[in-house]
Amino acid sequence: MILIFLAINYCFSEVLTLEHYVTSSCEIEKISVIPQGVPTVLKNEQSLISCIYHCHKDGLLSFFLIENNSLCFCSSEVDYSIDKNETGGIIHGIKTQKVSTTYIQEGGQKVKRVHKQPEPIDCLDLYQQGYMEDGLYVIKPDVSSSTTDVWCDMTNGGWTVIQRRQDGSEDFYRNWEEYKHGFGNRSGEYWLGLEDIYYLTSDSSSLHIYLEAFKNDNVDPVSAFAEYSTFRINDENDKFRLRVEGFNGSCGDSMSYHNDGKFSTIDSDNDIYDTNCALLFGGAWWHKACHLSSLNGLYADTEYARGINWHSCWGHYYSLKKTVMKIRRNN
Ligand SMILES: [Ca+2]
Repeated sequence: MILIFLAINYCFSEVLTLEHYVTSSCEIEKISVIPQGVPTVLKNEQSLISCIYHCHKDGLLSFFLIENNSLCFCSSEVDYSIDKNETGGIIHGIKTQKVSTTYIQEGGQKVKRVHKQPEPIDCLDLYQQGYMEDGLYVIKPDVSSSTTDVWCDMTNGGWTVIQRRQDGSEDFYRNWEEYKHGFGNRSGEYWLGLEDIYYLTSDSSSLHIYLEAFKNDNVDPVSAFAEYSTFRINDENDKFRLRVEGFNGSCGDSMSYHNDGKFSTIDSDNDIYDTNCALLFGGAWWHKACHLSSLNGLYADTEYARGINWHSCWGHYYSLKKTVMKIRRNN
C-alpha cells in the first residue's frame, strides 16, 4: 500500500486536501487544491488505498485505474467530478457523510476507492479499516438487514452506540414497532433498534454503559459506568430476550437483574409483573417485576421508577441527564 504514494509524483505537484466521505456502498474522497505555504501533513491513510486514483490536472479531475502496488498512469477520460458547490453532504446526488480530511504534501493524484466494498457490519469493522474519528457512519449489521446510520465511538476503539440520552429532545415513550426499528437523531438522542441490536450481537459482544447526572443536582457520583463482557439479545420471536453477564463498573450492577428478561413496550407486555411495567413506569426495557434500571425512561421524571434510573447508584427517584449504551464485538 505504501508503494502507491511513492509512485505518484509525476502528474504535477501541488498541495491538496483530501476529504473522506462514506455512503452506503462506498467511500468517496474529495480532492481540492489548498494554497501553497499552508502547513500540511500526510496522515491516516490506512487501508483505504485501492482500486482507483484521482488526478487533479488543469482544473479537471481525471481517473487513473491501478492495481495495488502497480504504477499509476494518467487517463484523459473524465468520468467523475466534484460539484464545486458541494458543502459536505451530496456528491452526484448521493448522500454522504464526511469522516475525515487528509492533507497531501505532494502529488496531484490520490487513491480513491469507488468500487463497491463489502459493507461494514459495525463500528469495529470500520475502525479496523482505519476510520479513527468519532462520528456518523453507515453500517449494515447483517446480510438481511438494511443499511443504517450509527454513531461510532472510535476514540475507545470502535464501539457502536445503540442508545443515547442527553437533553430530552427525543421522545422515548414509543411502541413496539418503533423500538424494533429504532428512532431518533443519530447525532443526538436515539435508539438504534432491537432488530439491529440483535444482528450486531450475534457474535460475542460487550456492552458499555455511561451514566451521568445533572451537575446542579449535587448528587454523588456525577457519573458512572457499567460494563458487561457478554451482551446479546435474542430475535423477535423471543421478544428480544436479554443475555447479559460479566459485570464490571464503578457504581453497582443494575442490569444483571434483567438477564433473561424479554423486552416490553407500552403496547407489548412481556414482563413477569401483573401489569405492564413499560406502561406503568413509562420506559421500554427488559422488564421483569419491574426494573433496577430503565434507561429508556421518561426524561427528567423523578417520580418513583419513571425516570432514567440506575438503581444501584441513584435509586428509583433520580432521573439521569445522560446515558450512552454502546457495544463492541469481542473478537
Ligand atoms: Ca406483565
